[in-house]
Amino acid sequence: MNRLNQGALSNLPKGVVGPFYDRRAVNIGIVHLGLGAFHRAHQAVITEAALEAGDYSWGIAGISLRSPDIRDALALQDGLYTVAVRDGTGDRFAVTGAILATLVAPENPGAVLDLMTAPNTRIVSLTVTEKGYCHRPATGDLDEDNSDIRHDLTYPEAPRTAIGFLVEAIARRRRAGHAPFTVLSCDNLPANGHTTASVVRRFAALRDPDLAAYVAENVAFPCTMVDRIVPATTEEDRTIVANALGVEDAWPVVSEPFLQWVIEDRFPSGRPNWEKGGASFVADVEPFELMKLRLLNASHSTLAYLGYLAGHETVATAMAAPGFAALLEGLMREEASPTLPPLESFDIAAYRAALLDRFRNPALRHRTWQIAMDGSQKLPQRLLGTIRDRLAVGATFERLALGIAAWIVYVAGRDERGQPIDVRDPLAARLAEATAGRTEAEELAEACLGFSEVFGTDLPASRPFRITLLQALSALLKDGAAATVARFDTGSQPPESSTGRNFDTPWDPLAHPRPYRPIATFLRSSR
Ligand code: CS2
Repeated sequence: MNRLNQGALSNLPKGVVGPFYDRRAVNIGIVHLGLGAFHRAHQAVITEAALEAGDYSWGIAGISLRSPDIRDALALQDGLYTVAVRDGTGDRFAVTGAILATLVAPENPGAVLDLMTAPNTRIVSLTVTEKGYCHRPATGDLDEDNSDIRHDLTYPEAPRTAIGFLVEAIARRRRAGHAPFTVLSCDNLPANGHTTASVVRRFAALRDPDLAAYVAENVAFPCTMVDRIVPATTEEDRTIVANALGVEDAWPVVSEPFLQWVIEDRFPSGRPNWEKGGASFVADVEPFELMKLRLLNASHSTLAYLGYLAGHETVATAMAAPGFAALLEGLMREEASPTLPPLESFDIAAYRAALLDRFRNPALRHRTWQIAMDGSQKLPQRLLGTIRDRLAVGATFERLALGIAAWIVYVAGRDERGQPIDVRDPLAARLAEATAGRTEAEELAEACLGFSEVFGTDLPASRPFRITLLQALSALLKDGAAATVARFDTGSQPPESSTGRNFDTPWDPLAHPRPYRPIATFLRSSR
């Protein structure tokens, strides 16, 4: 079978969307750090709609910070890849062309810095996952003991971290007299722009206080809320895509229909017309970010640990098991929602119902193990911040505590059948060591609460926190995850169960200008 590439575009089967603008005319305006599946199913697709609308200054150079795998796949395909949108009624396919160049940072950090320093580069965006910010999750401060950060301070010309690349490129642009780029974090962090600004400024200050002052005065870090569920691509997905396209795509991405991007409109050096792909620009993103982290991501993590322990491989199968939907519904409605700032004319009940629908998507096969990764970096903003807010007003949080308890059992490294768990987390080794040989709730909790980079010092010192956590952990150890979760089953449909419709963007979807070109049409029909 032939490979997907520019030449294959003219023969794509009817119904498959492709980039039919002149890709050769497009300049690179965005350097994106972290070329994973999420970026390719989210920002790149939305940028594609802007390119189709005719502004050719915003092509993307995608940088892998570690492995060459995706570059190896895309380089042979002229940067093209397929997005397969999946909702259980058959996939829809769009070949995407917004990524014009791919680089692997460790192979040639100098080339990456050159691209970041080029005058045409006006935005550097990031999807480097939580741990990529090299911060302490509990506080958001730069982790100055991180070995890669120490490396990047010693060898600024050959950085390893996104932070090292950003600061070195900003310094070089400044020397060359080029206006700085805008730094756009697209990761699931609270106030992601502020968090990025804070670690970048601290890193710059450790290099040179004058550079830090320059960053503070000249570089914009708008906040964004990103949302699309994008499971890891499987071999089966590759086969499905090849059969549909008639050509082989070595690295397609698969995603749900839902797509949302809320962006703070602060781009001193300009930006693409991302509205064409359905992005929303608002003055203050933080309420949206908080809502997404505390509802969607909190539910995801809770379901991932409990679901994995109960033997569920995917989110959808866990959702179908007794108690899971009711547990998440209660977690979102009773425990998390009251902690959220009000969002005017936003139907939060519909948003929660839509989340449950999205988790039920039977066709996605989103693995609990995938979501369970890097919990030490995720729990603070997904569950612990909400717990703090609940504690501050003397409110209960048994469901949130159950999520934390399940994480503790998970990172201790044995499932309920005694099988080892492949725990992926920057703290995995230390967590394994701290929990080794401990089987009682109290000693396991003690071992994990000692991780102040996750729990801070306030939560371990809180009596109500300890008591609630211990109750949840004891139940889990005694009865197992399936039975503990089943207790939340109300026997009837939860009050906010499926609306039976596919969810549109949560606020007025018709407010976006109507896109009219192929990918834009595809985006609209897949939302
Ligand atoms: C998930 C997210 O893997 C995870 O931790 O919770 O990647 C989630 O799928 C996205 O944030 C959805 O937008």
